[in-house]
Amino acid sequence: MTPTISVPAEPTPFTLVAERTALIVIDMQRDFLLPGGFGESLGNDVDRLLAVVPPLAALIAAAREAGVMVIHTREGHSPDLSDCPPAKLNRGAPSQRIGDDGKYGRILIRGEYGHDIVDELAPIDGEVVIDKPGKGAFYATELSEVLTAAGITSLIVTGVTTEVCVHTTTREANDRGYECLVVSDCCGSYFADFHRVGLEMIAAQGGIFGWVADSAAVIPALHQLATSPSLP
Ligand code: TIU
Repeated sequence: MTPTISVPAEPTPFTLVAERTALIVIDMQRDFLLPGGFGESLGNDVDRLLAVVPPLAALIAAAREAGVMVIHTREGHSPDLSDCPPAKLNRGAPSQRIGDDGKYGRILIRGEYGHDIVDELAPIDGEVVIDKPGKGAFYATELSEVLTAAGITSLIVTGVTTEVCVHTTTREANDRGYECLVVSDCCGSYFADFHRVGLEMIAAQGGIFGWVADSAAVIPALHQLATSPSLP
């Protein structure tokens, strides 16, 4: 039998089932996190995103130790921008646009240095990396097929930004029947209020599209999973 652990969470405890749970790490990319990159060029304070790195590194390590599947995503586009709709490309008035040359290469273009994941959270061999053109990780990607093939029914959701790609992915996952636990200190937003309210929105109304817990609750649960014997 697969070990099952109850994690203290809002609005109710979340049941972690080993082998049915994946950790998804959304868009922890240099373009969003590093000083001088795309995120900062939009006028954002990247320190709020960088603060996510240490707790998320610890959570990823605990997931790996527990044998929980780790999936990374990257938001970005092909070099010819054929998968970037004008509505996205032309949005707002940033000093740099997707596809332009930035401090870390062409902004949000696959294969560029800035498009890749920060060194501290780099995927290890065997981990799935989903390249997504949208905010949600299910839109125009192979994520559904990957999760179905692995027998995953629950997601531990982390990454940036809370109210944009984390929210969109959690909403997409919830509509597809996945139970989603969003880890509060392992998500980040450029805006403190959006982060706080974004988390409140997930767990409100009885958990309208998910659960919320912090890494201090989730990491011990993963440690318990790592040491639980698999019963026959
Ligand atoms: N990954 C993600 O959230 N993409 C964004 O563009 N987020 C912003 O908050 N800009």
